[in-house]
Amino acid sequence: MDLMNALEHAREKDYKFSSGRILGSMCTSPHPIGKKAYMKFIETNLGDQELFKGTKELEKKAVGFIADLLHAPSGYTGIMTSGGTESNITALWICRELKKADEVLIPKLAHFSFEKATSLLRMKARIVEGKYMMKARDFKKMATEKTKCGVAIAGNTTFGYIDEIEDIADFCYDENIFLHVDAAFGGFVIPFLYEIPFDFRLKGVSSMSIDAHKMGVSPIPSGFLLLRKNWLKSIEVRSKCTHTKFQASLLGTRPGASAAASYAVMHYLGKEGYKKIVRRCMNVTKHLTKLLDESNIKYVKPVLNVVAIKVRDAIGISKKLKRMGWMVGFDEENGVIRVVLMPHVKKKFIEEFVKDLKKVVK
Ligand code: 0PR
Repeated sequence: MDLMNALEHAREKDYKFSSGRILGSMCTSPHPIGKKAYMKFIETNLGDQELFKGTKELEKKAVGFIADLLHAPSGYTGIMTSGGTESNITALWICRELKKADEVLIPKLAHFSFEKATSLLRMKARIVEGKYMMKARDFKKMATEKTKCGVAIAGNTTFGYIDEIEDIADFCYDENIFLHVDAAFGGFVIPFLYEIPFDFRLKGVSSMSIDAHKMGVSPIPSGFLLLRKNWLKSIEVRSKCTHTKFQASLLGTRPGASAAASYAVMHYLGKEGYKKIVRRCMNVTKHLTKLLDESNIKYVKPVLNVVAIKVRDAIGISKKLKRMGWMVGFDEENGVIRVVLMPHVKKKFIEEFVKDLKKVVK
């Protein structure tokens, strides 16, 4: 079949997670249970919930798992999204509607989705400096009478570091600032590693992003936005001609397959299953830092399964590594290449990688 050959041919050009060569992605091959569930629900649309009541129930259950993981209080609401970008945009949209906020405090190391959000929403981004993460005192210093909205990150994109959320949340609670915590990456790691509160246990946290298509090992697109209260109402519109009256989401048609798959993976793995995955990823992370130490290559001490390796020319080094078949992330502004020790990254790949890295950094 020509068409199938053409598909095969296209797919052959892709990198595969199973090759072990993808070291710079925060995504991974989804759990087999997720793939199965995804196929079963492939035609479902959460944008028209009257048609797909069963799928809607699965979305609710998946949101419930996340709410429990992040200690959401009773009265919370949540929605599945296409990922961190949509969750972050929606959070600021809600904040803008609720608080009439026209500016937002954003950490220097925030993901670029906040640039999209502030551009779309015409909000002024006031950047809070921070080397590896945002300190509470810097956030407080930047806040003024006008500040009604702030962002903190639990697991930033470049370093995997966690902002001083506890103190920042206290301050936001006292000052009546809406605080959105971006745990797109860290949400499925931190609860299984540390006791630190970074979530709704802090009463100053208003909303959170967390992605199942990152460390939640679910198929793309699978993100979640959780809100302390029923604030989705603030972005609700009349959804004429669907079988429902209102819609409160950025997207219209939304993949029910993602809800089914995320629910299936979460239900199958449970917190214990995720704990094992995180433990394994942290073991590989330690293996990498040990090899880097032995090779005298400098890196930023990791707190999650993200290792930022200090190099002189991040773009040049990543290009050389690409020629050797390795795909790493790079952040030239911070002078690092980034390795994310996702579940598909095994120790043996890391050993081969460090051998090649030594050749290009010397
Ligand atoms: N918030 C944080 C902290 C993130 O790291 C990311 C993505 C987002 C939000 C946005 O999430 P979505 O991309 O799901 O909308 N961070 C990854 C990164 O930039 C995204 C990524 C994933 C990049 C896979 C490459 C890749 O192969 O590193």
